[in-house]
Amino acid sequence: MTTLLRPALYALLLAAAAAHAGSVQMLVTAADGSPVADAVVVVLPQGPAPATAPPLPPVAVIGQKNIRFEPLLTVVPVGASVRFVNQDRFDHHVRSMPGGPLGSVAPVTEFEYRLGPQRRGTHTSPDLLLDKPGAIVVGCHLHGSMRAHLYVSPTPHFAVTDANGRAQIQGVPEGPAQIRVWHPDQLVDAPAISAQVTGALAASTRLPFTPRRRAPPPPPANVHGDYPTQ
Ligand SMILES: [Cu+2]
Repeated sequence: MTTLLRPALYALLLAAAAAHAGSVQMLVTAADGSPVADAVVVVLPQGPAPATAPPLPPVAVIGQKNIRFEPLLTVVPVGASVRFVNQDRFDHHVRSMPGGPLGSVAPVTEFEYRLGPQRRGTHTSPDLLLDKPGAIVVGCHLHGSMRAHLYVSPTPHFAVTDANGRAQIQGVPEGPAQIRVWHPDQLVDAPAISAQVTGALAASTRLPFTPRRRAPPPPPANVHGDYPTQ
């Protein structure tokens, strides 16, 4: 009897949980109407926080390869960690930099590491705990053109828009919520959007600017022991 009851009860509990979880699909467009990729969409439920927080993702790894950061954008929930790994055959550096208009906004977490050439034992940073939500511009003191963006989401309910400007976030608690959209090219925060999450919510927003186009990754550099500085 018990063995028969347990799976049935489990299915019931799952159904009950699903009844209280919705989804948010967000379309992000630019000032010129084109879809915006690489926009971070964050849902902040306004109800009480769940008793148990979802598990944190594994440490995010940001590489340095051919004098570029890979990937250019990394998004993690608050409480997660990140690690920097130099995959080039020469030294890099990695540091948090101010963002916003004229570099007036301090990074939410400050750090600075010198990373040696690949596989020398000094090419990996310690794991860096990101315990404050917000944005961090990442640069390299040795190569001024190197830039990456880290966004620490205040909630686990986030996604990044694809090439069609769409982001899909599943498992959002139903009820009132605020939706925030952040893009690496923005200078000031856009106002939050108030929403009521029930079932599958579809929403859209237009940014007050048009992000600049990013150059495709260059072909791998042909480095023979020289040490590029730019
Ligand atoms: Cu560098």
